[in-house]
Amino acid sequence: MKVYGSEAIRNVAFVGHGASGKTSLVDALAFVSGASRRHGSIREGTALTDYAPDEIERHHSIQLGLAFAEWQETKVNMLDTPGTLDYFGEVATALGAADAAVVVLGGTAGVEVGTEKVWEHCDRLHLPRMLFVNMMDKEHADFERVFEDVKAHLTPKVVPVEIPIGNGADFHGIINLFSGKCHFFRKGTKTGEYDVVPIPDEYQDRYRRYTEQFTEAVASTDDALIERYLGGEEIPREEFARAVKKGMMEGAIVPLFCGSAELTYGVRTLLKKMVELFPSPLEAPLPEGAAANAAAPLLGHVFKTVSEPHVGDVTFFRLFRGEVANGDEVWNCEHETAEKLNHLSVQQGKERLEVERLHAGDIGTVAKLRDTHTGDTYCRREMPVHMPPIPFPEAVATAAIVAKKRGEEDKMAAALHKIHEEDPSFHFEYSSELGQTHIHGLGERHFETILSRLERKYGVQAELARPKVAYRETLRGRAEGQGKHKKQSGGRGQYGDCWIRLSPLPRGSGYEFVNAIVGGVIPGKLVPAVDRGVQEAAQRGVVAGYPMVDYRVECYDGSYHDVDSNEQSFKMAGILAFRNVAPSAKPVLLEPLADVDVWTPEDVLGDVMGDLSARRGQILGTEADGRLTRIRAIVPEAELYRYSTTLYSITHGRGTYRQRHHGYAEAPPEVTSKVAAENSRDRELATV
Ligand SMILES: Nc1nc2c(ncn2[C@@H]2O[C@H](COP(=O)(O)OP(=O)(O)O)[C@@H](O)[C@H]2O)c(=O)[nH]1
Ligand SMILES: [Mg+2]
Repeated sequence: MKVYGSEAIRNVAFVGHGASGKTSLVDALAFVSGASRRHGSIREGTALTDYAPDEIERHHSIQLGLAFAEWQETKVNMLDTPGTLDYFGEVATALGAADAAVVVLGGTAGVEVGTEKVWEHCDRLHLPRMLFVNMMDKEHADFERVFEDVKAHLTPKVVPVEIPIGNGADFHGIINLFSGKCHFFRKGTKTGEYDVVPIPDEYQDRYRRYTEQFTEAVASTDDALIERYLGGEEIPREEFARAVKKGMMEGAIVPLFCGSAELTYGVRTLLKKMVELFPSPLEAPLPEGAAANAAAPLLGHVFKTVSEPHVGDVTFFRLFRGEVANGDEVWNCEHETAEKLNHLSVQQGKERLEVERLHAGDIGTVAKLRDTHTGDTYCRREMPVHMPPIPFPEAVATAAIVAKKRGEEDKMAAALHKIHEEDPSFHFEYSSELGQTHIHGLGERHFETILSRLERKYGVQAELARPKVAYRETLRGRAEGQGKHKKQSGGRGQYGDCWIRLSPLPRGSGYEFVNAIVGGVIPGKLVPAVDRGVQEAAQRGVVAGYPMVDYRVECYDGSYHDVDSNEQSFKMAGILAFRNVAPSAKPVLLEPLADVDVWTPEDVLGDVMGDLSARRGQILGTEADGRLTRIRAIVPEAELYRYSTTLYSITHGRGTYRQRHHGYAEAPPEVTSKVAAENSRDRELATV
């Protein structure tokens, strides 16, 4: 593999809604440029960057994929991303490692939810962008309409720089506004070859109009340029291209291209323009974390680890400063270990091509490192540097996961841990209180891929289950009474006797024990045993078997026996006292609530609110937030299982939400009796 200097590198993320043709485009770009030997296909499961078994099976990308094209002595590193919001973690990762983005749109679909999402994210990162209207060969593809759509919904800065010739099946050429040339593609070309022909008469008008728009847009990014333009001066082509590039980097211009990834039409121009108009790593602003470490001789950032069968962990990293050679030792700052970069490579789909050296700005991969994880940084030991964590999207969905085979719980936990390392938008934890493993992620489809990865890669069969809810119990009234433990069965007996008073405390204040014994009716050193007994009994509640919280216990009377009383007897007395008194102190069930924010399009606002109410949600308010409406609500956590799927279907994928633990509130009677019934059934089962 050839070594490229920093100025001859471009790092480009391909983003957009699902099925707009990102993966097909990346494949075509690599193939047409000659960097990849075969023109892959989604349908045949041979696309360069969709090589994982679950991607081939589902015909869409799930993980970030890496490939490159070589064009005009430049290497374009391409980061292919999945389109569905469930895998948005991969998009955030790719955009963080890129200096620019190609936003891919379908020629018939135009701007979709996924397009808007990635657009916002690119905005936040101030990434220069090109838009590519793909699938121009499809029936009803409409470049003008997509242009209007983009202008209305993504950015007013969009400028068409190409004009397609012929619609749908008749799509056969493109006029390029940079060169003023018209390309007719050679029928059946696999590599986007074309003949240069005069602009057809019926397109002359449009060509003039678009060229004027384009020139004006570019000129107006620069005061000196606009003066010359208004003065009627022709701007030389090189200077014009420089102005476009500068405008793109400032976000003042977003050029709109078109073509067909499938037919490789328009792919050569896109390659050329990525090289000409996107910044090299030397020109791109460094991310904050890297910019803050200006003195560091070496700074690499691990943005992804994947675990591959027969290979193990493969590390993808972007070099921000310095260079590395094959076999170099680098310092992993987070784990404080030295790692040797053996078989330093660049990734072409699933293949790794060894490379002698990587220069600053390049993206490389290494297999089988000992202790390197996503988010780690490489540096020189004497000059340690950290990068801020990759801003992964927050997990919103929760489910329980259960190994199908008994005894595979540990194996499953180890596998889940690996999956989390590969994909930090996925989390899990075992709750010993509930006896369940809970997983958190971006939605049910995210979970499905976790299940299939578990089975395929780690040989663990598992299924999802409704997560158990961490209910609590508390008291609403006061009550007092006795707990007496007495046992006389030959030898030394047991004797403990206490009187306690239970009363409620405000929500969130926990547990309080008051020693109100006077006159030593219980010896001072035995009173704490009562406390322990009460706490132990309270763990199992009295309503539905859940821990009791927010109450006070006052131990105010009792009696003891010189010989038979000990700690164990008073602990038993405490247990008995609690069980005896708590039922009279108006015990109630508390359920966990979540603060929920939902973003939804206005047209389905009513349906989304109706659904929240049906989930016993309390709506706090709504407000406009960009093009969406934000609803704030408090909803019982128990009612939020599979909410992402429902929201997806009500809003046709346009809605999103976020939830956070809010606190506990008293459960309504019907919920209490249901939970209590479930609990007593569980107990019966447990004793069988
Ligand atoms: N007709 C036509 N189909 C395309 C084109 N590009 C991609 N496709 C098809 O559209 C589907 C989605 O493409 P894919 O590359 O997986 O989209 P992604 O989800 O954005 O990566 C696949 O079946 C492709 O074969 C194109 O330019 N024209
Ligand atoms: Mg894809």
